[in-house]
Amino acid sequence: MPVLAVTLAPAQGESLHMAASWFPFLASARSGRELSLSVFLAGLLLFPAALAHGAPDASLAIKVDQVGYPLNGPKVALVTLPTATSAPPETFQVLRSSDNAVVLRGKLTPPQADPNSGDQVQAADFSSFHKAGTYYLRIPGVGRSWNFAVGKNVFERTYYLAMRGFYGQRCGIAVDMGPEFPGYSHPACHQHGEFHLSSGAKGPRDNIGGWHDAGDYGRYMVNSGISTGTMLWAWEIFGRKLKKIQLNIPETGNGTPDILNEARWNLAWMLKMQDDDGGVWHKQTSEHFSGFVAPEDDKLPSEIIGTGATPYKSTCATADLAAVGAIAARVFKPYDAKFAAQALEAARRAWAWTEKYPNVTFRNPPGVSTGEYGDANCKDERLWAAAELGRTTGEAAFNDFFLKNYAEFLPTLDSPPAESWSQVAPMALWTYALAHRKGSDGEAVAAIRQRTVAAAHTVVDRTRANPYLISMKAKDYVWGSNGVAAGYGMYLLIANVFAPDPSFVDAARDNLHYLLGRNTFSLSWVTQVGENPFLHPHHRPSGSGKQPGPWPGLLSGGPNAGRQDAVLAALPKDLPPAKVYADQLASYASNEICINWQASLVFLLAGELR
Ligand code: G3I
Ligand code: 9MR
Ligand code: ZN
Repeated sequence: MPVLAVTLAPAQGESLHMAASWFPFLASARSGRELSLSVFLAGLLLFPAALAHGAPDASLAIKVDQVGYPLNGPKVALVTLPTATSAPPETFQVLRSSDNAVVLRGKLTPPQADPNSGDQVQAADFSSFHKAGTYYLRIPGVGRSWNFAVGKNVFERTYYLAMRGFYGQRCGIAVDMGPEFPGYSHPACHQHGEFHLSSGAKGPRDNIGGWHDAGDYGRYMVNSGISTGTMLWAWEIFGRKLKKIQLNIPETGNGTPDILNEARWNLAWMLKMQDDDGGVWHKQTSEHFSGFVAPEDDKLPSEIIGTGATPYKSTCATADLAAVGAIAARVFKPYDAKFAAQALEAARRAWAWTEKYPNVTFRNPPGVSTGEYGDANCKDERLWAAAELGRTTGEAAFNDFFLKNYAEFLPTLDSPPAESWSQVAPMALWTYALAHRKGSDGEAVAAIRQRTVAAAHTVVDRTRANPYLISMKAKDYVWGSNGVAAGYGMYLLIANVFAPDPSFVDAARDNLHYLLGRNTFSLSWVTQVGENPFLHPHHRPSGSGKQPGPWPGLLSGGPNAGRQDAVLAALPKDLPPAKVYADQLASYASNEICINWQASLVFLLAGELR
């Protein structure tokens, strides 16, 4: 059984080590002790390999953000009882990792039942502690926690790694994660493409570039739209702090901020998906998913896939290009006016196409079984396009379209996070309210702001009342639920732009803490981040057997009560929604990585930069 050590590059001035077992295609493995504690690791009983963490022998009952806590913000760790009738511990200590000195003692809150996970949860609040360093918790009768940092800019490296995660998804170019992650590289992939029968065209069309969508090698316009849009928004909202962060990508040092360089890699591919008539093909994928091979070994033809009938392109894809092209036109203008103009021109042509074809929807044509990203209603995509084009150009036609159509989408703001790959109405509404345009309608702007801020207060209250301190409701544990958690964070950070309120920022960060280890599994859902990260993403490059472990910086989809894969379907029937997760390669419905939830993670982390 291969067991190998993966060294993480220094985080917050310390060196973290983890030992990772690696069994492509097979179940996860942890130490025997953790085994008994983790029902979610189904199938693992087959491979109870001994596994020594270089990290401490931490108790999974104690849940911390394995990255850390900002110096001056709230600092809360959680602990769960083995059974509802166990005697609850009463006290906790915070210890300095370097010399095990106790730096703080505190009292735990009484246990609180969490219906979404079935856990009894107690909180250890050490917010009064303000000294930078590396620490862990000890809870008498339970054990110790993973190490975590307390620091000023504690999430900067995680932001860097999450953005580098996008770089690792680059298609059509050789990728090398560099000396920080030796061995994580691949030669240029997917160098050839062609029109599929369903596209209305014939012959070769390479369209080299873009990001692989997820664990598969497809490139899908609709998901590219929300992901690239979210990344560009992170720049627009947090650019001042992002500007200085170099990502060590091939373009670094070219005078353009690296987050924009990375976004442009995908934008360039998106632009290539536009037909001469302005319409945009829905996706470029093989006809069926490839096996678990490295990118360069996937030799299935990469096909431009259309709707199979006139006009062949889809409205959601086309409107998404219009929206993202319009954002690109604004943000690239100071750095590359020519590219900005090209993006705007593409956006205008795309918009014009959607006026002609306002709702051509997409379903997989015969013989095609890759991701569908089928969306029955492209009206929200069109609203987003109009709003972004209006914000960029100030032209009355876009403003008029927006004002005629926005009101019916206002209620989407009442149920955060609302936004998803199929529902971009919140992006449309928010961009209108963020625009500060002279011709903007004051009533519309006020309604959007008020509803967002009101809903954000409700989310804050729910987050504070939730034993895990997260915004998630039972129904939020869907495919990509970690993206829902990040989406709540994004919602709160947008509300914070409209009406600055520290409680919005804290609650956004609470959802980030959940993703980074303060959850029922005591698992960091970002690969190679923290001392106990998940290990077996449904991710072909990671599962190809060519790399020593999972590619770094990638967010798992997370618990999914929909159970749309065989691994989840085999879990105990009565598992509460938050527990329906398996750190197994085969669990594409709970453990795939994907650019849309990765983008929401980047947005959240960008909001944390100091
Ligand atoms: O449409 C119903 C809706 O009516 C209902 O209320 C809701 C309840 O959960 O379910 C909705 O359908 C869900 C749909 O997403 C829309 O959200 C389906 O159950 C669910 O199976 C579907 O999941 C999508 C999945 O592909 C399967 O199509 C995920 O959102 C989407 O993120 C995922 O994307 C895949 C790509 O296809 C391929 N590449 C990887 C990527 C990530 O896994
Ligand atoms: O790998 C695929 C993943 O990207 C998709 O999200 C998922 C749902 O469409 O499908 C995965 O592919 C699986 C396919 O649907 C069924 N056979 C097994 C494939 C994964 O090994
Ligand atoms: Zn590729």
